[in-house]
Amino acid sequence: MSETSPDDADPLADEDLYRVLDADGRPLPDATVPDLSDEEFRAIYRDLVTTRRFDERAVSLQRQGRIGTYAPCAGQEGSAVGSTHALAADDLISYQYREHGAVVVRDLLAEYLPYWMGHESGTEAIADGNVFPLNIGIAAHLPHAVGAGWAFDHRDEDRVVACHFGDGATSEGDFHEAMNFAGVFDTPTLFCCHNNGWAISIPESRQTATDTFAQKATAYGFDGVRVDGMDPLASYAVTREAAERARATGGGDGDGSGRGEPGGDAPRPTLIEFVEYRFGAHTTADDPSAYRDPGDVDPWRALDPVDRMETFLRETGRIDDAGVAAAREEADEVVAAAIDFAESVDAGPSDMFDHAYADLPPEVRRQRDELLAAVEEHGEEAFLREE
Ligand SMILES: Cc1ncc(C[n+]2csc(CCOP(=O)(O)OP(=O)(O)O)c2C)c(N)n1
Ligand SMILES: [Mg+2]
Repeated sequence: MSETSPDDADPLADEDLYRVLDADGRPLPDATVPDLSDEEFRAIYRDLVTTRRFDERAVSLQRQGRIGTYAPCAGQEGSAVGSTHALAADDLISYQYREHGAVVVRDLLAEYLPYWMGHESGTEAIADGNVFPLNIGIAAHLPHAVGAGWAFDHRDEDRVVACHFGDGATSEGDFHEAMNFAGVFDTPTLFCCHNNGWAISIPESRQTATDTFAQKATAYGFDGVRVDGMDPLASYAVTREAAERARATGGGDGDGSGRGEPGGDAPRPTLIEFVEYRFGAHTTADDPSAYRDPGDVDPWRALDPVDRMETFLRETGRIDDAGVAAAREEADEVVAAAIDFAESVDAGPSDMFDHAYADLPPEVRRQRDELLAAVEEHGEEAFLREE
């Protein structure tokens, strides 16, 4: 932030990006507020509150040893929740590992949480809600997401794919291959790049020499847009527009004929750069004080997406104290129920062998059989760590 910034509390004040709400949550003078019903605005707020609550409890569960490593999303809820509200229920979501808000919007929290406890059943269940399993191998899901969109195109299905990834993912070859393919074959793909300023300890300035991540789309022949990702309504609006562009003719030609003809209405992909900030650690295994000053986070907290949405709703008469209290209470209940469900999942020792291969290779099969024989001989108790 420059010292001459007109608004010291707002680190994005000088940036050229799409915004609906100002730093406090009031519509900007020239902004177009999305045309949503009161109920839809409140649903966005409810999902933001639930995502924040889930995040707080997940970090706490990890500290208690009740889940494994977890990637906190506080600060980034606005983009995941806002963008998912702009999709149809049968649009596909493919994500990295921090966009928990997308899963909350799809009402899949209970099914999803077991993943973070080490159970594959979680990722299996969310597929039924049109959410691909999360992907930790950075950018490896991008070509798959493009392929899924291409398949929709071939089948004349009017569906798009929102593919989420981080700023760090843009340095992987998979990102460039996926972007190129999408541009050439007009796949209905929304490349949702979450620029949270960091890839673990690597700052944005060491990730790319371009001014923005959005401008990378130019090299692949389609549009890139930059949006305040901590503004849920701006995130909604740009995603909505990108989804419409991806649907275009309601399906696509699927014939691999290349770019849309000049003046034509072929579906087009879009790269959306959500500019935002990660308030907490990269994961529960990370200590951000090793690479950034804790004070760096403060200006970004002034853009808290949950607070801004609440202010918007209050000041436009769409929610009052009782409504806010009810949303928080509901969030507590939804998250508590998800935790109860996840902790009731029963896992067997052979589960870890079940999902990586359709047919186990001989060496892995041998390892599984050896483990099962040992469990049989000594009993499961012998393999459990004493707490
Ligand atoms: C292919 C690959 N390389 C390295 C890693 C280790 N790694 C895990 S998260 C991460 C940073 C990713 O940063 P970004 O894409 O910006 O996402 P963020 O964590 O900021 O949400 C890295 C390098 C990995 N998971 N996969
Ligand atoms: Mg990042």
